[in-house]
Amino acid sequence: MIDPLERWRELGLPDKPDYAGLLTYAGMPYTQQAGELDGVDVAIVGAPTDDLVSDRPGTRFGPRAIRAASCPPGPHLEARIDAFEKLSVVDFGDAAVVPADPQRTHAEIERTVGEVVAAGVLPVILGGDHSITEPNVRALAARHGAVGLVHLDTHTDTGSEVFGVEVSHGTPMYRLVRDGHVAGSRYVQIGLRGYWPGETELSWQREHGITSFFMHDVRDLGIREVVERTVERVGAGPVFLTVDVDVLDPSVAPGTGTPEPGGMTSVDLLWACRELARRLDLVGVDVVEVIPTAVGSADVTALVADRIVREALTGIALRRP
Ligand SMILES: [Mn+2]
Repeated sequence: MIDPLERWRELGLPDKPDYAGLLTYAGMPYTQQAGELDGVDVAIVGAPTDDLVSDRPGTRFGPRAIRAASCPPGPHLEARIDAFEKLSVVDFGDAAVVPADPQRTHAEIERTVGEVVAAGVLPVILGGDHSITEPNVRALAARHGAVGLVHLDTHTDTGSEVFGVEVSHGTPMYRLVRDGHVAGSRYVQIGLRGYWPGETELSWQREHGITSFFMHDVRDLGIREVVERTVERVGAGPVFLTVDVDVLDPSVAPGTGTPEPGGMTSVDLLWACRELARRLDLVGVDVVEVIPTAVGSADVTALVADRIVREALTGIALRRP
């Protein structure tokens, strides 16, 4: 285990500056050894791949940018808890992605997330395009059986193909439900809008008992009611939380592959992530589709992605006795 803060601690300081030292998530200790996950609560895993996008590429730079945007730990002012004090969090590094070989890349993501899951540790995966949710959830379903899914996104990602391609960032949810890794009755989508998919996909969703809250539902019901109904629908049992940053309005998070105007505010999204993590039995989280404009803490989309992880960790910490 490597502690990036070690040299600063030797000076009697509690933190290192954000811009210095080994780049790990929130300056957390770094390891690639599954044997060192004993007693760890949460492991951050990077999945820097964007070979399967249908539009703008660049999410391969997401994990580094989110790590760079992540500030040192501290107490959450509203929740009055420091998730990094309450939870043992490590950075487990990146899965060994192979450029232009999405099949091997997915196998490596599933293997790396699987190591975390086998150690009884909750994985938080930083994408990468949304296709990574398939290996992420497969690794979890291998241990838990079919899981519930809360999916914040502009798009349903339930196509059986996109441009005739079956493994794409537009198809992971179709494949996960089809293959029995996600229970349709415990699957809730939040924030849908725009011009895709069509009636074929939507009627397939209805057949599988999938619940959809469109962006107009978020507007009309309010985020509190939408979260309340989501918690009710998903119920008890293992749940995966997947957040595509394009659920946010592009004015908030312009750095993403398929932006769609008319989206959520970060105020609503961040609260929802914390509340869902506090109330549901989360077994894993991913944040995807971040295309940073620059690898540094000034990138607004990477910054909001970091805070999505923070809020989820805060909720998980609040759930622990
Ligand atoms: Mn998506």
